Amino acid sequence: MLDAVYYADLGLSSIYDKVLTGRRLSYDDGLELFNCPDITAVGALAFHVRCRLHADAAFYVVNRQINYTNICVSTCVFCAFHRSAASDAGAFTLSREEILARLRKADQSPLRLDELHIVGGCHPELPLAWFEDLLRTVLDLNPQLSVKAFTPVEIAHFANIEGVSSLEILKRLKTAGLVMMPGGGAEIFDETLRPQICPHKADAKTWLRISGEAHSLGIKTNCTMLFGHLENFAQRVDHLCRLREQQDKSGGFTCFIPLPFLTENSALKLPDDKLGPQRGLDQLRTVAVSRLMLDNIPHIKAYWIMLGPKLAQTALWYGADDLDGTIIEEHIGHMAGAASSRGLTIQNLEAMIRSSGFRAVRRNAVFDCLGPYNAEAQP
Ligand code: V47
Repeated sequence: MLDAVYYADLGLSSIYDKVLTGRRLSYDDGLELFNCPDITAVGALAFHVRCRLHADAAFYVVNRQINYTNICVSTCVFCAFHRSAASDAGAFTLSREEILARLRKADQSPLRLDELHIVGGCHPELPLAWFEDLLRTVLDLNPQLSVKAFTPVEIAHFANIEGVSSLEILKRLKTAGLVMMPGGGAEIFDETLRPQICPHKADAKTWLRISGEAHSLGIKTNCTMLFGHLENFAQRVDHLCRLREQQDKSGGFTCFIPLPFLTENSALKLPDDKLGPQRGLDQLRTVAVSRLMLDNIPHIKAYWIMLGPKLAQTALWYGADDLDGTIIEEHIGHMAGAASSRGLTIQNLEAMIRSSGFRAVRRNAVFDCLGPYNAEAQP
């Protein structure tokens, strides 16, 4: 499939050579890949890299998401999840007891969770002590759980509320048991566009700085990009390059998740040329270009909640190596109109992976393999 003449005909000889010899792609290479009309050729290069890293493995995690509140001071234009005040229709804040009850219900034989993914809005009042207490209680219930919680945006918010540095917040949460942070809130870094879609959110520099601080403490984190809204290809490539640069410095990004913008219930309205069935191919292409550009981030996630299970399976052939997990309950995507189911079973996930031609590998939040898997090559 990787025929040099074919890539030469597409004008991609230099990119082809770099990918096959494991050399870094440039910003311009990223743009060329986004503009190449032959998406299968782009996907085949990404598939080559994905197999070099993970062979035929495709990862999944037995997890549960907890969205503790949707009350949020950030009020991002694109977000259908947030509410401004407790009195708004659909606003919720879970009590500690409600969270524990959900965890207890999920975390029972035969399921046994390996990851708890906790994320919420930037609530105006909840103090850091509430979150420290939550982490400790959760880990008392199941000390084996790997807890992935709080995006860099939430950390910046906790620091504002407490009047201390983000590093101090991270240290306290680490002491309370935090091992991993999800990658949300990165959205799109570009300084002209970010203020249009999330004017009150932590800015790009803050998001990257806090990720680096987490890495310096040994807390692994993920990273994301929200795409398919107002951004252009150049802004996507810029976003990927900034993540790659941060990773060169701090090294703790484990997985990148390209998040396709879901439009339903969003106040952000798109022009007609940004809507329609062509979005599926754009999503696959974005997975592929991400795999090719992010040469220092080990995993690319095809998040089935946002992509839908069919496209997530296909994305395994376009550079992705992970499907996220059982999830059980999710609000951010579903309030934005995600048509996917609320959760999947282990059997669903394994069948999705096997029927796509890959070997299913169960993992925890930090991508430790929980089974007989030995990748020959990991970056
Ligand atoms: O930061 C919000 C995005 C993110 C919409 O780290 C939307 O393993 C699409 O980051 N359409 C939160 N996306 C979800 C997230 C995540 C999910 C799963 C796994 C991990 C991980 C991280 O969802 C937000 C924002 O970028 N989002 N609204 C929307 N309408």
